Amino acid sequence: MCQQCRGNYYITTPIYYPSAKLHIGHAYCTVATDAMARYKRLQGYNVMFLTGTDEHGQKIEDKAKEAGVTPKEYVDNIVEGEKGVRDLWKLMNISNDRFIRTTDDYHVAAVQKIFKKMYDNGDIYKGTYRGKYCKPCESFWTESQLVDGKCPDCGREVVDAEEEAYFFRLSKYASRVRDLLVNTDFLEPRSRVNEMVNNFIDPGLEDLCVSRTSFTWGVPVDFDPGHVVYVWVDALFNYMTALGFQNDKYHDLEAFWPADVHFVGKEIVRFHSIIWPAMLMSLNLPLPKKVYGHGWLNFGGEKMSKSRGNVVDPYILAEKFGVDALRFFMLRTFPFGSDGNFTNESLINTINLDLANDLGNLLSRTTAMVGKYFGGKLPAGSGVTEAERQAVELVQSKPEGGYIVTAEGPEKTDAELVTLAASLRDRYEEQMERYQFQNALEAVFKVIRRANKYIDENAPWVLAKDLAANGARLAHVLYNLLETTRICGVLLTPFMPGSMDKLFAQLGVGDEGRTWDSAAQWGVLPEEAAPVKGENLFPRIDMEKELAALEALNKPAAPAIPLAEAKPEIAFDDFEKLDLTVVKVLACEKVKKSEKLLKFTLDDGTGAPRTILSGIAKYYQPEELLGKTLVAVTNLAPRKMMGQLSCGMLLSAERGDQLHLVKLSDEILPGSRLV
Ligand code: ME8
Repeated sequence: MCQQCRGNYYITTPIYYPSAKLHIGHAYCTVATDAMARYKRLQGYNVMFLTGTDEHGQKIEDKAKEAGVTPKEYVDNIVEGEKGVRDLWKLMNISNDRFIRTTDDYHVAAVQKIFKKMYDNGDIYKGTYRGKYCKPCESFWTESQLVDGKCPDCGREVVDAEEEAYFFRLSKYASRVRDLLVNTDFLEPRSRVNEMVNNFIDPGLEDLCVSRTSFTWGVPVDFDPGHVVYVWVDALFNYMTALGFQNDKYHDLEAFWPADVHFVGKEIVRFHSIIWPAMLMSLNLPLPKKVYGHGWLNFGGEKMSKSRGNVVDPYILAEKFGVDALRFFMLRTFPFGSDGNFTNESLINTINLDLANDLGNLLSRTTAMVGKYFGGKLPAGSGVTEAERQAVELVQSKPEGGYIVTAEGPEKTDAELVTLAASLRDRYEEQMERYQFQNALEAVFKVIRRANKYIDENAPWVLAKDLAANGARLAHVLYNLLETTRICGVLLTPFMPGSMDKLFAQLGVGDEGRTWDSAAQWGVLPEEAAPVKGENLFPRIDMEKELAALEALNKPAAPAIPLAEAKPEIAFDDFEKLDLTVVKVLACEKVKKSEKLLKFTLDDGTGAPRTILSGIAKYYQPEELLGKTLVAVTNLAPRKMMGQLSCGMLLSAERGDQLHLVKLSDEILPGSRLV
């Protein structure tokens, strides 16, 4: 630990699956971790911030096969290639101290040793695995854990799996883990504790299958060839191997383990709060101090993901709006522990209101006025007054508030602004310590809004009309504004590091005015402050124009239809042979064991329900089609599919990989004919 520092601090993000390019949802957790790491560095901690990639498992093996490359080539491209994981973190200005890839040799060798240790101590044993496996999530489930027969995490189909396998005695640690969750602050927010206890621990923790033989892309179990270590065991230990646990690549374990906090998305809290501590208990290792399960960034009400086709590209958004605006938006808008709905409107709104209107205006008005009224440099004597010094002392000695401004007139506005700004750091710190980024930022913006109001209250343009009489007052008003902006700038630095460098350059503030200590001091700026008005840090965005531009980008360009695909001309009589009937959906369900088919029970106006099977399960959830009025070809010869008879065909509009059922107004009665 260094001499002046407050201690060591270790924070991690989950390590990402390089199974597809990352989207803005992935960036959410990493940006939050980055803000926290920068905040801790600002406070004077010696920070270790780890991120990386989780590169083994069947999903990667399958994807590589599909792409015709080796798994290592496949992950190398997504991790190191253009616009890959590393590039994205560079773009987002992520300040990680270390980056681990689970394919790194030192990690692989360490995982083998760790697995062997748990085998030797009797917590890993050999058995037969029978159960369900969700490929996309790389998760094993027991029958009782499935929801409607599907993976409880992602809702997708699971497959039967049976093979010789090693098991970890998770059941042995159930009561210790339960105690950890219920009786300590190990897992936050608290709501996640109830979820874990009620859904997983209390129904009975079964031993966990920790090796596979049906594929090879994983860490080999060195004492039993053919087995590879379950990808989650491999992945979770990254947090320790990256510090040097069971390897000689690094030597930071003593300084940084146990971790101060693991930030993880809510769907992987189970692995971090049950399996991870149980394995550490098995090895008699200290447990991390905290796991924080953040919410998801949703898009249009659903979790953003590549497979759901609604990916928001961080490169496009960062290029359009700036990296800092994007970082700021994510942490300013959504409470970290809950889900949030990402919309382009709210992104632009936040930029326009907080950054352009409030912060940007405060900076540009203030620096411009110093230029205009004082030739760019405030006169001597513009700084802190004795009354303000006393007010600051008083407010800082009352951390719980309770400070009452007694001054009158302009001095009242001074005292209000100065005390609010000088006590901001405490309010901010309280929220940051609880990972409540939204609240910490709201505290800062409350001060920024107060400063803008202070400009209106003191009307510098009126004071400037008679500089001989009001010059000193005007200079003092501007000094207070610059000093307030400085304090806010220090506290915004973890969120928008690049923009705050520019802000401080404009304020003319050097390193001494950017420290954690200086954020709780009033009067750090020299009296003869000489700010320079520079570029507009956060230009206003034309909402309508940008929304339209984004909309156009989000729509995949439909491929042109080659003429050759048009069908030959037909006679009118041929067209007349079709019975096109209006039908209403009475029931709709997925066909068992089929990934494509939905089974519809339809009212076709005859009084007898009609069954049609349609291969559109990829495009619709059955529930969303209930009660809809559609069009069917009702005189097609019946066809058997998956053992069931389908009587007709539903009309849909298709282009490229887009498909929409033809829907009609509900006013049209079932049985009506299309002519
Ligand atoms: O889970 N909103 O990797 P991953 C918020 N390899 N967070 C999101 C998100 C969204 N829309 N989409 C993804 C893994 N995430 C494992 C971790 S750790 C030992 C192994 C978050 O690439 C997700 O919740 O699927 C998770 O925390 C992280 O991105 C990585 O997801």
